[in-house]
Amino acid sequence: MITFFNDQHALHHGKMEMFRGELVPCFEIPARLDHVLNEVKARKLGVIETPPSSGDEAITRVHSQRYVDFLTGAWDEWVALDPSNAQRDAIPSYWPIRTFRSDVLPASFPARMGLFSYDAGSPLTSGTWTAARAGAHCALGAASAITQGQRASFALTRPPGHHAGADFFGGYCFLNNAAIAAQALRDAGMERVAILDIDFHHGNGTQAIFYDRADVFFASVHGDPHTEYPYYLGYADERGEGAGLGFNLNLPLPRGASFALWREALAKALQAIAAFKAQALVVSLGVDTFAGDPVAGFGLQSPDYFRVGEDLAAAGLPTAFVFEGGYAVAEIGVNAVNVLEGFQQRAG
Ligand code: SP5
Ligand code: ZN
Repeated sequence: MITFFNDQHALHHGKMEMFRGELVPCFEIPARLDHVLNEVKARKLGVIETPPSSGDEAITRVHSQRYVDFLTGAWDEWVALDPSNAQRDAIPSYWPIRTFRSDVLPASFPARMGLFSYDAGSPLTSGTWTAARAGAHCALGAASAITQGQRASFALTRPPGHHAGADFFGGYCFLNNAAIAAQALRDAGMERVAILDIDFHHGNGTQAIFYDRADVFFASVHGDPHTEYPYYLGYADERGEGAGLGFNLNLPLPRGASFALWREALAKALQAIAAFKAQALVVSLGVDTFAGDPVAGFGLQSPDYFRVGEDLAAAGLPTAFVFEGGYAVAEIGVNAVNVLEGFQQRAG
């Protein structure tokens, strides 16, 4: 399995995130990918490639031009507000909630940052755009490997992507790598693409991007949003709208869910994807389902991730894995590569 990786990910390096009234050290840190990359190498998963960060055309197939323009210039605008901002990350503190306008772009940078975001836990840093863009190009590399006939590929990316919508960031995510990969598969001629999101958190951004479409099926197994981030989306009654009605499947599980319960939900998601007759699968691979994760709350153990990979391989689809969350930093390499190795062994 080819891994697509760009060391520019480390240019996104948030220091602190807002959590219940105080700034706490970021969970989503560059060291995460060191652990996964080391494990990919140690277990000889396959070659590692760095795709060039070429144009933004495939990114704007998913994200609005005004959002991409915002991200492109955001750090310079932040520093232009006050030169000493160069020492601090940018975190939004105003949001246009219901009854406010979001069609008008304020000249004020902090106001615009709030327009394009939904939480205060996702600091924007000097290299965020470069890192996010490089990650999106890794996801495009993984999609392109699939269209060239590979059985599977792995985009080893951060910042993660599945919370980012067409025109907003949040949940540590800026560009929706899985959505960009899925759209690239569509644009390469695959008629039905499924996205299966197995991060602990609901992939609200991915769901929103494809909610009214019948050509991209979205299924997600995640912590019940009544109690878990992102709280405001991910409920079981969200089935899609318009042409997309019936093409969105949410399988929320209670905090503390065991692997046995989780695996039943995975089977339901895979059955729905088979019924959809997907031609390719994009997996939003978060490993914050791990029992030791400091941010999340499921009970998966490291060996369980082999079974996850085997179940995914049994679906028989060309599969692009896109890395998402996972914050038990020392264990995420083993857990992520267990999925990929389980997949390879079952896929043969
Ligand atoms: C991609 C991804 O997994 N994003 C997750 C974003 C979750 N943001 C909220 C995290 C809340 C942090 N909880 C800290 C618990 C301290 N004990
Ligand atoms: Zn997550």
